Amino acid sequence: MFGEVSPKYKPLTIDTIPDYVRTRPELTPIFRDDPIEAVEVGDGNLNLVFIVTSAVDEARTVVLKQALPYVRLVGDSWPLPPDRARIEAQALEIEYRLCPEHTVRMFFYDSDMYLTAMVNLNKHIIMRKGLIEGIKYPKFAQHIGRFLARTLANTTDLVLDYRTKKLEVARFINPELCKITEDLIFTEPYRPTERNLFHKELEPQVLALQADKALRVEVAKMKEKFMTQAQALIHGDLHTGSIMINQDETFVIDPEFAFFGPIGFDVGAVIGNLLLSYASHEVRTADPDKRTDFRRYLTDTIIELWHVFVNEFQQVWDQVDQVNFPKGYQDDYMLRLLHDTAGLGACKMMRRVIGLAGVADIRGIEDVHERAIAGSLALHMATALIKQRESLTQIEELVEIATACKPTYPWR
Ligand code: SR1
Ligand code: MG
Repeated sequence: MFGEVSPKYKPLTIDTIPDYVRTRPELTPIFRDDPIEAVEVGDGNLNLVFIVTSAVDEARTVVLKQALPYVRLVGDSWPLPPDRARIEAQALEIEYRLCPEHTVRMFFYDSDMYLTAMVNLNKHIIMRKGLIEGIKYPKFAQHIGRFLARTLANTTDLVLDYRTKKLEVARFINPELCKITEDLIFTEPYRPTERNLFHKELEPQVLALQADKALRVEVAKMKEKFMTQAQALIHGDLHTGSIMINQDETFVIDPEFAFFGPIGFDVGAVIGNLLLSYASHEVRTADPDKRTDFRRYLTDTIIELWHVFVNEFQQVWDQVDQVNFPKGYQDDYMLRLLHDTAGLGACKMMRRVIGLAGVADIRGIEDVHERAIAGSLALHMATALIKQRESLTQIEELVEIATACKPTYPWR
């Protein structure tokens, strides 16, 4: 159905990993002849993830990530080509070349096993978990702004020559993973479907939003943009669960959804997820001063990361042909990126509240009424950003629009 799967492919288990590791010469310098232990830690929606460690020296460790031939979240009733692991490995190579300080380092890609071996970032945590706990990461804005600008600006037609760009677009054709995004982000939240997963307390707001024709027109425009604008090599799933972080370092992982798409989809994913955190702390942080303080950190981060992104992007503008790409065009390009960031990021917020794959920031709130308050706020923020995105002239206005919203649950 999706093309050939390698006849040598076999999903690994914690019992078969030691033998597999011995077949890979790239891992010999790490594990030597040590006995090996493995645990499966994958809590994402798609793949197997193993932490593999020497039984005699825990500093000798790697992560093995293997694609399953179906969506793990749902089971084998939803087949998915494991070849997405190749896309991820190709994207990691490029991201590492363009921004090594913020991309997880790969040891090898095994095309028979659809498996990537990479550094075990065991001094870092998934950013989403930190944000849920109210931990601030003061260097994140600098780090992610730089990652976004370097990986995105340098894979546009502004930098790649005409032939390389088209060949790269072909090498990153990723139809099945893009289809997941098209369905789960741009289609299903706006209609009744069995896969949507919002709880009944939010139903009045979801039904109103699904009946909002003006909103659906704007979402359709963004879906078209996602499907047709091969602007740059985007990560394609750059939420705070795809970021490993501590107080000093930030690493992006998991680019299996990568393809040539609109830049605003990646920048918007980061900002949209920071805004989901903002919405979640409506109920997660009871103390008003602490809540205001953490939210100020989130909004300052959004503003700073955008400015870092724009400043870093300027290095590419400084090198382009100023006749073909005059200053006025450059300004218009960056303004369009701001509008796309707001709209596409907001679509990503909507799906995390309404659709199949939620985020722990909101879905993890135990009390259903509190969860509805946070969800309601996130939906209002996203709706406002989608509808008002083209009025934006600067990032501060994006923050103002989002933070002016209030939850409307409980309904009156
Ligand atoms: C069925 S896959 C659901 C989601 O998981 C991934 O992380 C992507 O965000 C995708 O949309
Ligand atoms: Mg992922």
